[in-house]
Amino acid sequence: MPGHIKAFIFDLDGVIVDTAKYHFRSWQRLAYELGYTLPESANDRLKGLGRPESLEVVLEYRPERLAEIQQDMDPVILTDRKNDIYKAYISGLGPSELLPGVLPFLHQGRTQGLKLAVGSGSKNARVVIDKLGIASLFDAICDGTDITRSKPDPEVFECAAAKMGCEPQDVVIFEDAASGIEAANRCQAYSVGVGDPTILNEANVVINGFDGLTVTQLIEQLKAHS
Ligand code: B16
Ligand code: MG
Repeated sequence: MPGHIKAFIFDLDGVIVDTAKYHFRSWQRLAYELGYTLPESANDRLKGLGRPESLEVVLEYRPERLAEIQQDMDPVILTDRKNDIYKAYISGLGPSELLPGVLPFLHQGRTQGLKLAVGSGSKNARVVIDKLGIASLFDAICDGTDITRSKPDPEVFECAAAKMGCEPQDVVIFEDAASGIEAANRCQAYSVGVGDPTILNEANVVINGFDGLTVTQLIEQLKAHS
């Protein structure tokens, strides 16, 4: 490999910016309002999933007696409520919540002639990217408004690759969610897990973050794997 790598696709929440915690806190708040506690252990299951898919997971933790009483609740009302809570969390978001080392890594990628894209399942992605002031760094952005199928379906990454004029096989995808790594592998891109290797064990390479990482080092790690 990776002489033919033409582009990088970055997941947004949990890879570029520390918003994954706000998604989870919002689901925890919704569960609290419904009368139960969503355990921390649900967090890794929720990362990367779209709203309806996330709601299904969140409601799995509901005690049976509540599920019976609440069975007629409209899922859209629940996901809208979660989104209102999330929007309040991100209202003050700014560049200080970019994850360490991401910005220099993006600049290096551009300097080395790679195309860069965001591939996020979030319908809030563009608002977040604007608040971070990084839109101009990307050649393409595909988000939850461009797709009909949530990760682990590869639709969002295929969309981002196509917008850059690349084949997924020529792309490296950075993801913090097991569902996102599965999506990357399904479209035969190179997958880089950002976070816990025990959760991201299907990734080609796992890094603990971008701080101090160079593009050259990353390509070397992918070469060693292949
Ligand atoms: P929204 P990513 C995903 O974003 C999040 O990981 C996931 O927690 C969230 O439910 C999903 O977006 C939908 O987000 O409710 O804002 O449309 O990780 O793919 O950037
Ligand atoms: Mg993510």
